[in-house]
Amino acid sequence: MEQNKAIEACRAFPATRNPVSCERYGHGHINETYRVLTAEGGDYILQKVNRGVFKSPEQVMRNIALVTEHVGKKLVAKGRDPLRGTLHLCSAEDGKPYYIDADGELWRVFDFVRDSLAIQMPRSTEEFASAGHAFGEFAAMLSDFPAEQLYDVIPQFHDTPKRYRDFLAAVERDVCGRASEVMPEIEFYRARADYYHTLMRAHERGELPLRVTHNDTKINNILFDADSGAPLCVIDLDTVMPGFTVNDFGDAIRFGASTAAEDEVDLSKVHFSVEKYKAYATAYLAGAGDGLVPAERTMMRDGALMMMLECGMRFLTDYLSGDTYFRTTREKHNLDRTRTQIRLAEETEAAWDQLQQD
Ligand code: ADP
Ligand code: GN1
Ligand code: MG
Repeated sequence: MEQNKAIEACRAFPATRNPVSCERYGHGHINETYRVLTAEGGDYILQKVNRGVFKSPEQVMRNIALVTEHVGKKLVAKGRDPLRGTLHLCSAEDGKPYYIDADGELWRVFDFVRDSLAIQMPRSTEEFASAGHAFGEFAAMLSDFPAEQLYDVIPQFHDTPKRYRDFLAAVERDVCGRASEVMPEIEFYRARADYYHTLMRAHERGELPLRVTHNDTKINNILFDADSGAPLCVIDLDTVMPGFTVNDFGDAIRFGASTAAEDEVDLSKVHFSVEKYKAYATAYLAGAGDGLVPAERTMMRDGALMMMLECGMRFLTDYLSGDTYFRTTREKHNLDRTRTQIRLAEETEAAWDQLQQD
């Protein structure tokens, strides 16, 4: 059924009109991704954009078209191959970079970046640091992008005080009757209520600027060269919007400076690695160049802690609300994710003084 819809969508794009295979691909929590091989020997990524999450998918597509064009030009200026350094959208029959099916679902096709692979967990500190360099460079390439041209596709995406209010509302509603079983986790987030304003207040004081940020800087949103292992391309551009650089830094840390997967059940395996944090921070700053203001350096550790707290409370909000947002494959999946984020946040708080950046 799902598969039939995907094949029908393939046929709406000249590039993928003759698919010989169309299989589910990747580990994303939001969109539906397929890898498509064609009779002509083409290799593509087909995605159905999640309409529950992205209320105006056409706006998402406009943002991606603008950002990939901008990054493509920067890559050419640096003498790098834009075909491997950024995403390329394929046009549908009608010339638009997407197709809307009879159910109103939006589908898009990207060239599969050749000889690339995504990794789910950094295999070494060096590999993680190389991702930091790539995300830093990505930020630098977007530093002169006119932010007002971008739609705010998910308003208040990393507004942590708002995420906290949503979380409290989900606790209050308790639609699945799950709150009583997660009281320690709920208390953990309540105990930190005063902290969630930290970045927004620094912004209001004029210390932390809004910039064009990626907003989903997990390591599996970078493609690496299959042969050399070097980072090639930043992908998953759905949430490129104005935001804080420290949150992009922090989201990468929350995912990649953990010693275990985001949904690890055995918490004894989950630790925050100060070594990985520092290596990533150094490489990120090198990639970003000299355009950052002081608070974007001194508040990097706040970005890390904030993303652990925010993401954990988003997972718990979804658990309490019946698992409607993040893709889950087992009953307590979102709760397991919450618990890893709590563990990381606790260890980050304990290591706080070692994370100071001047
Ligand atoms: P999600 O928003 O669901 O995380 P992504 O856009 O990150 O979706 O895509 C999911 C996975 O598909 C990626 O982690 C990567 O493995 C693969 N992928 C996406 N786009 C490409 C591409 N253009 N070339 C090669 N692989 C890709
Ligand atoms: C979602 O699709 P994916 O897995 O890259 C989410 C991020 C979360 C992440 C947690 C649009 O990203 O914000 O940090 O899951 N994306 C959206 O793994 O909500
Ligand atoms: Mg992704």
